[in-house]
Amino acid sequence: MSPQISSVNQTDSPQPSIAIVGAGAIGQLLFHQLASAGQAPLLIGRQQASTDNRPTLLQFTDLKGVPSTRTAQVIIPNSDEAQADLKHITLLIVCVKAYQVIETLKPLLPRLNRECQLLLLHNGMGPHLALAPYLNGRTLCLGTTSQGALKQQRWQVRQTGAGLTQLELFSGPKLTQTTKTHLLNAIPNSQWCSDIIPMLWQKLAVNIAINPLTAIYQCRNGALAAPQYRHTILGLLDEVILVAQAEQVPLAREPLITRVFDVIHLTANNFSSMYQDIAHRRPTEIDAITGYLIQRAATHGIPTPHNQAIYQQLTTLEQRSN
Ligand code: KPL
Repeated sequence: MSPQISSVNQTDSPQPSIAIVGAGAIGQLLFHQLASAGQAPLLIGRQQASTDNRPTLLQFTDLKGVPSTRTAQVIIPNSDEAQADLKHITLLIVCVKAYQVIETLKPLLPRLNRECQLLLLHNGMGPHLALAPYLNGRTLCLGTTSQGALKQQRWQVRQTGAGLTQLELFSGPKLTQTTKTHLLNAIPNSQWCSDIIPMLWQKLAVNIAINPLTAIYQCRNGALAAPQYRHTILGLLDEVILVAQAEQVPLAREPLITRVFDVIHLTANNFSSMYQDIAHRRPTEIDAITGYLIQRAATHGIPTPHNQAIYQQLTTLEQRSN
């Protein structure tokens, strides 16, 4: 079945009440896109942030360089005032880093309505499996986006690239048509897919090939087009293809290599998220990216020497920078 492109008509059913947890670059980009489409998404803030629980001014610069501002209600999840807002949410978009998904959702889930549906949007794979025991029958959707955004200050984000956003139901009851419609109409170039897992593997392959290398060699994505990196990139990708195949996800080699080098060219000026995490002395998503591949490979008895070497180098760098 071919994916459904974002041109669905609005329906008459009540508007979904959407909230976003994880107000990083992508979380704030989605906030602006949903708000421009007529939604009033809530932002769920961190416990310790002193600016939370009151209207906050968010600044945004779009791809044409046009600036705009919007006010968001940022709520602290376990404050008394937040209770009614949290119970009202029908769709929670989770934009935290992969390693924060469980620690963010475990305390939050009991405060949400039983019918509240979840959508995970992060780099890497793995948290959706770890989350299963906490869902209590709730809907879980998975997504991947190649939209680019840069957080310039706490509440200031600039969109740096257009891109495809792919979404699909993973488990639990289907999303209502109205919720789907609102998401697809708000996020440019978004699709409802019939099988998200191969899409997540393709994005995983892109992140495996680009993110750790840019962090290790301290370079922009575009530098990886140089011939000296080709052998390593192909070695990493060949291992991804073998493991994906063992997971019943066929990835065709040539299109995958083309996709990775297309991303390198299209995002040539960007510093990858892992480069930025290392530069800002933050934990990286290496465990949900290269680490996930190595872990899945181990269950199939597949050797992954290229990815093991990169994992080792990156984790050593991470420990040194923290
Ligand atoms: O997803 C990315 C990231 O930086 O995490 C890429 C696609 C590599 C773009 O920078």
